[in-house]
Amino acid sequence: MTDKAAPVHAGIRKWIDEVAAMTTPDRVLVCEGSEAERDQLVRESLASGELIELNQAKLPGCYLHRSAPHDVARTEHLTFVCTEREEDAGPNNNWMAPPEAKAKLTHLFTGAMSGRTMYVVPFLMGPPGSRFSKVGVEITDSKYVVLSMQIMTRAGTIALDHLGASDDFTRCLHSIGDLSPDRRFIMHFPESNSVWSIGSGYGGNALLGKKCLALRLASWMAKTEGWLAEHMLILGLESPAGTKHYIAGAFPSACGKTNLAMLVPPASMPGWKASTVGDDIAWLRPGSDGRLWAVNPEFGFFGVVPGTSRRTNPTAFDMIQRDTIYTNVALRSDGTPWWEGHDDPPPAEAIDWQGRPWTPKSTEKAAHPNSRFTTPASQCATLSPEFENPNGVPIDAILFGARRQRRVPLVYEAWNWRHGTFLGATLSSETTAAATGKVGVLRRDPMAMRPFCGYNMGDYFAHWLEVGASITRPPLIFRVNWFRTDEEGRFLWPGFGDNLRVLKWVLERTEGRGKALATPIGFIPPVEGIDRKGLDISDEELTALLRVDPAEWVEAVAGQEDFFRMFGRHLPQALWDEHWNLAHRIEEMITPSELKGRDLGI
Ligand code: SAT
Ligand code: MN
Repeated sequence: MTDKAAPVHAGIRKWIDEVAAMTTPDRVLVCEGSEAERDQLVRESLASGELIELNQAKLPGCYLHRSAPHDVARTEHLTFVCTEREEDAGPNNNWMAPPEAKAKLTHLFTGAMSGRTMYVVPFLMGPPGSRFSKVGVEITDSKYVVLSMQIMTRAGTIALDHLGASDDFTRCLHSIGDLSPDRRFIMHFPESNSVWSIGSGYGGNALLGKKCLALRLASWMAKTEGWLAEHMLILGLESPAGTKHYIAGAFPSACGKTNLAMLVPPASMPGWKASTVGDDIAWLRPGSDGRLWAVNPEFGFFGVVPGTSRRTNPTAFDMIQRDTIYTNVALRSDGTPWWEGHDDPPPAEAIDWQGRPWTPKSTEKAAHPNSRFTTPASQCATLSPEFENPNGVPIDAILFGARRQRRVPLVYEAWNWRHGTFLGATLSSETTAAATGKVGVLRRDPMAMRPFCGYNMGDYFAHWLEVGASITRPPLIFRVNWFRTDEEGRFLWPGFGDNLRVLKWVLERTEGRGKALATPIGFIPPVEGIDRKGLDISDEELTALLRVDPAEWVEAVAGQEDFFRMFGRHLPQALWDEHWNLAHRIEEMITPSELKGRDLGI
């Protein structure tokens, strides 16, 4: 770490001086990203209580962080996109005029770092040397944020080297402020490539490289530069015959992206190999070969802890046994963490995520449902050798997935890119604990980007269509749903490693093989199209998983119409056409007597 006097990039120096004048820190430290610097920060965090040491014999380099009890997830209602014209932010974003936002936040940032150290963290999103990578600099007064950024991004000198003399970097200003939700704002300024965030120390609110830069601002850049910044995992699959494919998948937060990215093929599917390129964000660019190429801009994983076990995700479980920061999990008396869904049974007593005594009789959960691990990607045993490839990996299929108990089949395929864009645009999911608010409520989440699209979503859909038109070999697009339940609310599909059975069909389709049946909503596999060797699922159960019930879809189509109307003239006509085509196909499928019954209100 160098103090303020050390030489640093002129543009960064100027910005440091401006921020320091406003926030008045006691000292300014520029991070270089070394191990010694990390060790020093850990020591100081242990002394201040920002980190708690876990059992170092069992979990070397692992620490626990407890966030403030009302600062445990992204706060979407306090997240703004501040563009000159409100229309550019769109109805999908909270909007404030930039001068108003700056004035409001200047007030909150003034003197905010008095008595604190101001850390300057240069970071690189994407592989070094790649012309697709982006540089950001985060100024923060939180050691936890610095330590997390050092895991989640390529931080320090490596970023400055990539930047060189260029002034093209994202200015990310963060202070924990007083951690009050009343004085918490996450403000994005795409037109000046900057983010100001105050009042939260948690996840996507505070690690500004992630959702703020790599999705909200990057989606804006991608629109102008002709590519896509998406909330997608990237998974490599190799068939027993040795054929390699890459799949990208958009799922809302806490819907199993990390588990899918680290998929373990079931024992009954020998010869299949899976590799992990990314678990949360994909930057997709048209290549000169007419394909779409994906890079994971991140350098670590910020995954949901509850439910992570040797059974559900052995790769993740193993990778979090060292050099990991746990946030908001429970602590056992031997200094190891515990959470709901752990392989070990509930401990007789523990300390819960808020530091209070907990026993299995407690009514509250021991770990917060959105508790997280922060782990370097390098610790993932299935990390793809292509992870650092500056050109990324070619994508054969895109999945849109969400949490839907009813209506949506296990898998179906879009007719083409335009219809696939429509499938993404009409994605909706039952909410999870990843954002504040009620859990389990159905909400529209197009492309799983509703909280992360940095501009008007109508324009974003149009951009998807443009990108599709600019490539000659577009990936096939599929909708998947691992979460369909029966009448009793039990999941019909085992999920996890068995998802490979669905992906196998997906890959067969990308290879021009694999049978499919046309339904009003898209192609579904015939029952025999899903490999069930070693899986105890009957024909009836699979039929139920793949069922398309036109009566259920009538309702869905009506809801889509209201949603599309929100975007007014920004919604591309092509999506309206897809909408009316779907409505028409569904209507055709419904028998006259059914229609009559509904018309009569019976
Ligand atoms: O946005 S976070 O980084 O806090 C996690 C998520 O919601 O995906
Ligand atoms: Mn995410």
